[in-house]
Amino acid sequence: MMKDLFDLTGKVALVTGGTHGIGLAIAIVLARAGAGVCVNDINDDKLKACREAFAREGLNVFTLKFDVTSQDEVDSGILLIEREVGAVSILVNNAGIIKRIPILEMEVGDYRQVLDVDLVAPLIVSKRVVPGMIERREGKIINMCSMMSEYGRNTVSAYASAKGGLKLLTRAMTCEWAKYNIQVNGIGPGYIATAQTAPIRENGHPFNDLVMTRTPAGRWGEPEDVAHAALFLASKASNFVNGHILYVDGGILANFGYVKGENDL
Ligand code: NAP
Ligand code: GCO
Repeated sequence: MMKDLFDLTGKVALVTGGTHGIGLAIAIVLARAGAGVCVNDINDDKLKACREAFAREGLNVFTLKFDVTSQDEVDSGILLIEREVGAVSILVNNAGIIKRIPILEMEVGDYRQVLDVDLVAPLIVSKRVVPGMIERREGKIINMCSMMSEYGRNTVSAYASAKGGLKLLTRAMTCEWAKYNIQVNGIGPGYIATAQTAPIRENGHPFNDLVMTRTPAGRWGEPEDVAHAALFLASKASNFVNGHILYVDGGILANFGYVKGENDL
């Protein structure tokens, strides 16, 4: 049956940094599809808000606090999940940070911090979860990349470096783990309306106009737009999709760009 392709009943999913924004939307969609969902964050208040959001949806969630950049905390966190919920069969490496600083003004520590969360942490969490997937000959890993896996822009050098690296880490993981029936893919959101982009979207910020004109769909994406792509990559429907970065961007990467009005013929 077609619906069975997207049925996640019996699966355990971990969404890192999933207490709000894109991660929360993904966590809720995976729970609606039947998965036992675990959400991690580093902020107690946001973990509490996540539990409340799930309760409003009539869904269950297991929340836990650990820093994805800490191997010890990741190991303890995964052990707790394995004990309380079950072995992780769907991992969404969603946790991420961004620092918008011109290169010459950026401290090297800022650069390293972004790479630690956005690039090294997906390796740390995947290394902890994959042995079980290999043993069971089944698993799904979804790395949260970005359109910045393809493009740079001023002030986001650390973020673009990390997300570009995460695209190739996704492909390297694929080369090592696909033979164990583990599908490793990425999602590359375009500009999505979340807390992370609020500073460049709200209060009449000029970047909002740029996004609206550069995005052929003519709108900011919503977290749910990304969550539906995650459901596909988490489900049996994508069992022969490997090393692919699925861009959910309203067409912005397809668009060289135009001056507003000239092409609207
Ligand atoms: P976000 O605020 O960037 O969400 C990131 C989440 O990661 C937050 O919940 C944050 O927790 C958590 N986090 C940060 N550092 C962590 C750590 N060391 N350990 C555990 N969790 C940590 O909002 P978002 O826009 O939903 O972004 C989600 C993902 O999509 C990120 O990877 C982002 O780079 C990516 N993305 C976003 C867009 C967009 O336009 N919004 C586009 C492309 C890609 P706290 O809030 O408690 O710090
Ligand atoms: C920015 C934005 C982007 C988004 C996203 C775009 O400052 O340009 O924050 O980096 O977060 O990655 O896909």
